[in-house]
Amino acid sequence: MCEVAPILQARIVMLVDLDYFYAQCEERRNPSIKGKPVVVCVYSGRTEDSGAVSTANYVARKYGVKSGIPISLAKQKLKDVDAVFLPVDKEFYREVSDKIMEILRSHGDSFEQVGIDEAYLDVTQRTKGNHQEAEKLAETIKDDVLTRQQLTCSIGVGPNKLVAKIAADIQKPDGLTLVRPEEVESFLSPLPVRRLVGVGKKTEKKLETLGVRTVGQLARLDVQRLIEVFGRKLGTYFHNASLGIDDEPVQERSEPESVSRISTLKEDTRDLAVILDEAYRLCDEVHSRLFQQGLVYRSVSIYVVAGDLSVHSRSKTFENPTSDLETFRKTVKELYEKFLSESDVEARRVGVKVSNLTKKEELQKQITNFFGSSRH
Ligand code: DCP
Ligand code: MG
Ligand code: MG
Repeated sequence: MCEVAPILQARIVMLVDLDYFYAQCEERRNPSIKGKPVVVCVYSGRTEDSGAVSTANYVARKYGVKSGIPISLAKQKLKDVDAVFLPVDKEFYREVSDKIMEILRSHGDSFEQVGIDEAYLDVTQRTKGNHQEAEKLAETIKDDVLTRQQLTCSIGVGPNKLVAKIAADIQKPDGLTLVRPEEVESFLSPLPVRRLVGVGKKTEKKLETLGVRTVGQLARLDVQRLIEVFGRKLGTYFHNASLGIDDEPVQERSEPESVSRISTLKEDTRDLAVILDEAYRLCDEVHSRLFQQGLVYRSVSIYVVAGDLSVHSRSKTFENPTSDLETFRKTVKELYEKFLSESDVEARRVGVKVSNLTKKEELQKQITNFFGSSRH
């Protein structure tokens, strides 16, 4: 009888990245700026124009405006154009991001958010490892995000995270790039080494001295030579990366310390019914997230952001953890009532948060251990 080697199941992994994210959020909030160059800025406050560009829409990019350049330079590049410069509103982008991540999470067998605007999905099981199915699913995800949150994204599909990430960047905005396992080599080899995660300016320079500019040239370089120059760990990584080899699983980052949602009201108000209407919706979202991750909570907080951007909060901590939605809603109601009776602030944004989180299974283990040991 011959030994059968275990066959590693080929995976299908996606990277979804939202297009010109902060600027697209601003366009969604104020559609009249669409079509103009939109530049979102972090103003440092020293002088009127000091600070850096956070991101810009694709109209502004045509003028050479991009993330990281000084605001003054962006203004110079756009000086004869009717351009829009806006300050970052991270809280608003976070709100939009949270909603989109919830949509994305529902489309993957596993899910891993890696920044405010991107996430990996492993879709091997739900597509039965079929690339055509994966392409259809990617289209569905793009439609879903667009219909429910009015934002476009670009998706890369590949056999692992490394290839998916590079593929997502190839066609932007509103792109979809699929790389089958047999296409990995021809896909990667003409690309500049800078496209590989972990290759920055310094590494690029070093590789250039070795006569390496493209991923293909890197792949042909002797791995021992790479190890001599970069050390074992990095050298091996670069070698594998150039061949499109990457076994990193798609997995949710470690458990969150808290889960929260915040939302902007249509107008500033002190009306409990209006506040609760929104707050309960947020409770549902938080609860569904807890449910998906099998988490229970012990503390509930509410937030109010006033018109002057001051932030107010109230919290309550229970003796025992719970996952109950009714308890959550009831506590949120009590806390808002308390807040309104103690303060005369009008709410512009309202938020809810649960913290002191534990995994449900952990809790069950603790209970079993407790009762198990107390019987002896
Ligand atoms: N960002 C930032 N400063 C940077 C890079 C990014 O503040 N130097 C913020 C603004 C971006 C967001 O992070 O909107 C997401 O970063 P991306 O690299 O995904 O860039 P964009 O989404 O803006 O554009 P793209 O369409 O290229 O994804
Ligand atoms: Mg993006
Ligand atoms: Mg991104």
